[in-house]
Amino acid sequence: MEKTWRWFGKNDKITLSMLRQIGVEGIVTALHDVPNGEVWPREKIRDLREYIEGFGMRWSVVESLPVSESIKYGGPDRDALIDNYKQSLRNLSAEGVHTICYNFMPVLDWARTDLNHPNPNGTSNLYFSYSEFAYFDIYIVGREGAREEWAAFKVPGIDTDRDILAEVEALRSKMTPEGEHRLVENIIVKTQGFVSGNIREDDEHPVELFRQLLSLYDGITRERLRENMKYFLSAIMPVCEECGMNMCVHPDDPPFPVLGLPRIVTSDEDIEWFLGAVDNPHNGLTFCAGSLSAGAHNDVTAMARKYASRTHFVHLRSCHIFPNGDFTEASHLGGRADIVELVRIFEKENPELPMRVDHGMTMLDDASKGYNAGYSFLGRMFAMGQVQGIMAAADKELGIRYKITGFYE
Ligand code: DNO
Repeated sequence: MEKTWRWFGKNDKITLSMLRQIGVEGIVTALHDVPNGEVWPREKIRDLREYIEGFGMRWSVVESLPVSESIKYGGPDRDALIDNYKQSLRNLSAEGVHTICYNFMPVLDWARTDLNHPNPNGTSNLYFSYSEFAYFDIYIVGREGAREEWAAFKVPGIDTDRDILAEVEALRSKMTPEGEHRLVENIIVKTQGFVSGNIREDDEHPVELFRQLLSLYDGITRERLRENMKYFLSAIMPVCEECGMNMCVHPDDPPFPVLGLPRIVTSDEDIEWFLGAVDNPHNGLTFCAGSLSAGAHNDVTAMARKYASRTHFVHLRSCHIFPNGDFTEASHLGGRADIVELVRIFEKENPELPMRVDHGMTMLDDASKGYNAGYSFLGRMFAMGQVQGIMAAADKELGIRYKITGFYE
């Protein structure tokens, strides 16, 4: 696979010359300054592409070209927004960028409740607690019907008699204003703004804004969301064919419905559905082993085998699920996703497939640097080193020559 790295543009504290030193070949990035829904101008794309190429790398993947909420819920302006999307695709392709990662998650992109959860070795990682998330839903957002939904909630794929409402009440008895503020920051601010999400760090009333966004989806069922995804994909496919563009949807993270919103890229059945609904090789998947492994219902290795040929981009990370269903990021050599086997599968399928490691731990000096949540430098570099070793070993087994970048050979 091509070794890529998610880089947040010229203001990223992690520079391209740093990335060259650690074997990165391709960059995964976006025009983060273009407002959601507007056309990405060709000149801006060219400028960033040339900047990247100046460091001896290429712009391999766009993550993300965001799909506006209105396209997801089927608002009156969706056709105009789809036209803009098509124009951005044409402009990207004219500049030689042909792989687009996007997601179809309503309102909230990815979700975690704790961004610095301690690991036994003194590093920290991202963490998702069902009861903290339910507390946010019931007592901070105050969503109608939330209490009833959580009362009936079953952790996907896990047989536990967990009483989430009782846990929420226990949390409430010791909750402080700072604790509530931290949950808001973690769930809807710090994890969202930097991925071009709906809420930004400087929004003054994030919870109010969040409630308004949720209300856009009143009455939008799973079936409607599926129809809207099919509508969007069918509309853009002719442009993708014309300009050789590979679309790859990112699985929902975590892979189950949240906050009363449907989520439709969570499981084998969902993936089979959207690939079949628009059965075109340009309609593909970002195989995010981390998001899929956060759901105990997913057999990640079996899914990789099944969908390798429709995978255009790979995210390597792995989750550990605790007995009660809460999950955290595992080592890239452990957890539910068998990264050794995944590397074998994807190396065999296509040695050119772009791959990036995802969500590194925060280790050593990382904490003092203020990196985006999940996007540390040393933690991700550590994981990247592990994955490079796995790739070299897998390539040897497969009789492929492992490409070393940056050394005399
Ligand atoms: C979080 C990321 C997501 C992902 C988008 C793709 O760390 O995996 O924000 O980039 O969902 O559109």
